[in-house]
Amino acid sequence: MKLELLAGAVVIGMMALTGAAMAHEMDIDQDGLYTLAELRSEYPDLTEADYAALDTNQDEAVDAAELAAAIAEGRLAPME
Ligand SMILES: [Ca+2]
Ligand SMILES: [Ca+2]
Repeated sequence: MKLELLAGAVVIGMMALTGAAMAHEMDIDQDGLYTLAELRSEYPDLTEADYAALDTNQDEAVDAAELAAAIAEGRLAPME
C-alpha cells in the first residue's frame, strides 16, 4: 500500500516536472508571466475571454500558479 502510494507520487512528480519544463518554454521572454501571445504558442485557440478567466487575480498577466491551477482544475488542457 505504502509502495503504491510512493509510486503514484513519483509519477505525479515526473508529470509536474514535464509540465514545468513545457511552461518554461512557453514563456518566450522568460519573465515568469504568460501573455496571451505566449499562451497561444501552446493554445492557439485561446481567446481574450479565456485569458481573462485564467488571470484569477486580475493583474492582467497569467503567472505559472494561475496556469497550473487552470490545468489542475481542468479549465485548460494539459500541455503535451
Ligand atoms: Ca513572458
Ligand atoms: Ca494574474
